[in-house]
Amino acid sequence: VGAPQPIQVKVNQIGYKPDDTKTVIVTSKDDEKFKIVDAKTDETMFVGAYGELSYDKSAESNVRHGDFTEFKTPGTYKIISSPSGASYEFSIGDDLYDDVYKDVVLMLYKQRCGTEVTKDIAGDFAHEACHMQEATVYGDTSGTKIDVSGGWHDAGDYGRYVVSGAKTVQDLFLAYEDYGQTADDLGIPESGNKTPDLLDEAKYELDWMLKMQDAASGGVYHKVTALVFPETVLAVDETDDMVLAPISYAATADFAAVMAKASVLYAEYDADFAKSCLDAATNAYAFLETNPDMKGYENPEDLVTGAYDDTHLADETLWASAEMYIATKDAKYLTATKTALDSNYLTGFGWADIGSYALYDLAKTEGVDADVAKTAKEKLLADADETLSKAESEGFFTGMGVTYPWGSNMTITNKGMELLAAANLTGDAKYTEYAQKMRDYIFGVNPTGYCYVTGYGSLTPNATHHRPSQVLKETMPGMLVGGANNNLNDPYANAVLYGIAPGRAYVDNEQCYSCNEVTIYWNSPLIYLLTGLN
Ligand code: G3I
Ligand code: 9MR
Ligand code: ZN
Ligand code: CA
Repeated sequence: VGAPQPIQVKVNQIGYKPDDTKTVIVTSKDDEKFKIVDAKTDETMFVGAYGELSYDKSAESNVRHGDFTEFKTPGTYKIISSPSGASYEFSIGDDLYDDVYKDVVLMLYKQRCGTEVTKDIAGDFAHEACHMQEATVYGDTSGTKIDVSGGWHDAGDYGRYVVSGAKTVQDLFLAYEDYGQTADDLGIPESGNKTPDLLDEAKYELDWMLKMQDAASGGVYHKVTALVFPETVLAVDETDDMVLAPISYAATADFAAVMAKASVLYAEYDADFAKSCLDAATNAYAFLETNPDMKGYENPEDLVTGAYDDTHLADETLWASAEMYIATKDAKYLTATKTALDSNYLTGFGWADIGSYALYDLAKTEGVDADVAKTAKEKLLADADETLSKAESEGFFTGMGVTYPWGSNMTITNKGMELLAAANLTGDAKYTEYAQKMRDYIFGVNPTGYCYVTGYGSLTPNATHHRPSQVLKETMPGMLVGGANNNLNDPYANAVLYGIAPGRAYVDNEQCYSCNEVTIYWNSPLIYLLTGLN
């Protein structure tokens, strides 16, 4: 047990497009030169030299960077470095990400709840409709039951949570909107129906979210789960009673935001659905107006599944107001957006700190009030510039410093999204270059040397905290694991990762849920990143 000694010569184990910036990282002070050899014939194809030595605090090691951008010949290679040895294999080519992209999207399909997931698509992960039990509202003893079937299982558990679902949906929306990702052949049941698959997949979650709204108040229940996490069982075998957690401000605001945006995006494909989304968003927004001082969600004592607790709600207010304004152009929402932009909100593309979703949509959407658009753009670019300057100064180019929280692979892919957003707003290729380095981190250019997407690369997680994979003793492909977490938030991590460098605080073990679980909203920024870089 414990973190294995990582490979020292790090490359992106999927590979690079011919014109990508390409950097090999060696965690040693002694290597001066490297050569690229053909993986099959060992023929030397390129010789390069490392740049100057630096010390990286996240890996607690020396690092040198070797540039091979000018080597563009398609093929499969290894890098040999002396004295540190060989890298894993990597390729140079144009369509290297096609397979992984599909699997990363199909993971969402395989996480679908409340419907049959079919064998032709999901293989061994096929299952009958699960979690069909109607739910009761927490604390309600009247016996009322509500149908909230549908949506995606959040993660390695089978909970369905509104705030994390909203982030996932928004990432799919942005990939569709920014890059015209209109593929209708990704292999989900809806493929071929003339609606882009990313919108079809997102709609599966939206249909569920609509059921999570309380018609009377417009408020949205925070989540639906059993009272406790299930044992390590298949989805169909979690048969405990389903409980709707209390309505929360964050869930209601996030719901309003994605429903408002949905009303815009689906208008050309399904006008009736678009209209119901806007109605639902309007009702949710009304709930926010009636309950402006609602506190952040906290789990009731006996409901111990994921809390997605967040006490900073000004960013949620901003996002809901901004999307309502964009969808309706109503002066009332413009005023609310201006007020929210003046408030003390947090930026980010996470599930908790989400202000950047509002900023980005306000900055890029035509017809938005010029002052608002300008303010939003300046703030987003200020963040991106800060990310960029931190990334430039670090050994692994992530801008993470020495803090690797739970889900650090999301933090990094979110930073990649932020940089691509900045690239889209400015046309500056510098941002794209560093977004690509964040992609490279995910696929192997990192302190542990893991390719953090299951089923891909030479060293890939195969003991994830993902109940279906654990029961079937087979790892679902295309899942981005949480990654390094130096807060050691579970007993296993505590036992085996204590004292290890922040960026190396990762272990491929199914008990390590704080570093080796998977979630829909860690996959979704990767979908955006892969779409944008392709
Ligand atoms: O916000 C602070 C940040 O300011 C600070 O720099 C950073 C470093 O310490 O910590 C940040 O807070 C972290 C927070 O996530 C936001 O990133 C907490 O330490 C961290 O404990 C918290 O972890 C969350 C975890 O649930 C526990 O609440 C993860 O983000 C979240 O992905 C995870 O979600 C779980 C669900 O509850 C249940 N389903 C599975 C899912 C994935 O493990
Ligand atoms: O399996 C649960 C995982 O999905 C959550 O992210 C994690 C933190 O909330 O909790 C896991 O469940 C564990 C529980 O918290 C404590 N007992 C062991 C459970 C894992 O087997
Ligand atoms: Zn289910
Ligand atoms: Ca927030």
